[in-house]
Amino acid sequence: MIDFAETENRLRNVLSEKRFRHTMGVTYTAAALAFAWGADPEKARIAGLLHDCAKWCTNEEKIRLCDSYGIQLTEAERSNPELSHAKLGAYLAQKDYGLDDAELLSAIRYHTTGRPGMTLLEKIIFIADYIEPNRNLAPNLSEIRRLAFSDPDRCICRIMEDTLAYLKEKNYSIDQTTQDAYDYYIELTCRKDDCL
Ligand code: DGI
Ligand code: FE
Ligand code: FE
Repeated sequence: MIDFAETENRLRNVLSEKRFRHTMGVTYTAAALAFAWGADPEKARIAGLLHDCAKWCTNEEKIRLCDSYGIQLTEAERSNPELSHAKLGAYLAQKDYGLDDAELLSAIRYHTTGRPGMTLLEKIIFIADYIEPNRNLAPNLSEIRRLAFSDPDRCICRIMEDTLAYLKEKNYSIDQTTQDAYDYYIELTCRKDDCL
């Protein structure tokens, strides 16, 4: 596993101050969620540390890097290049930071869109990214933060609902993986409620 302190220092030098503060918020929130759900806290905080490692460059540069590394991008990622930082981040976490654990790389890859049937670690990073204490703009945060520690699937469902509503309101294109994840978690949570 990589050296946490050394990686933290490297990221402090390349990310903006705000992005670095968010990154550290995700590391400790991910560790706390790992305590609550019986996941490996060391793995959770390392995935959290590197989840936004591709955020140092401009959108044009992200697309250029993805193309030069042969990273396949979807239509939605090309029309909204910010989205590509998840796939590019997983690539750079391995190539530049030496992270070699497939489970953690996948948590980085899917932290923005989510995906159907996420692993525990993927859920932890997806949720920690949304609820860490420096995030204050999203609606329903206190309910979502409570659900994060009591009912993770319902928590993901609420995040997905709010994210999709936001994207539709702004007329942003919706990535197929985001849509598939939304459909999956709505169905899953509904089934638990016996509402089908
Ligand atoms: O990188 P962060 O800002 O910490 O957070 P993130 O990686 O979760 O990215 C958040 C943004 O990604 C948020 O504004 C919603 C957006 N997003 C998620 N799914 C989609 C999407 N944007 C578009 N256009 N399409 C999607 O499917
Ligand atoms: Fe991100
Ligand atoms: Fe993030």
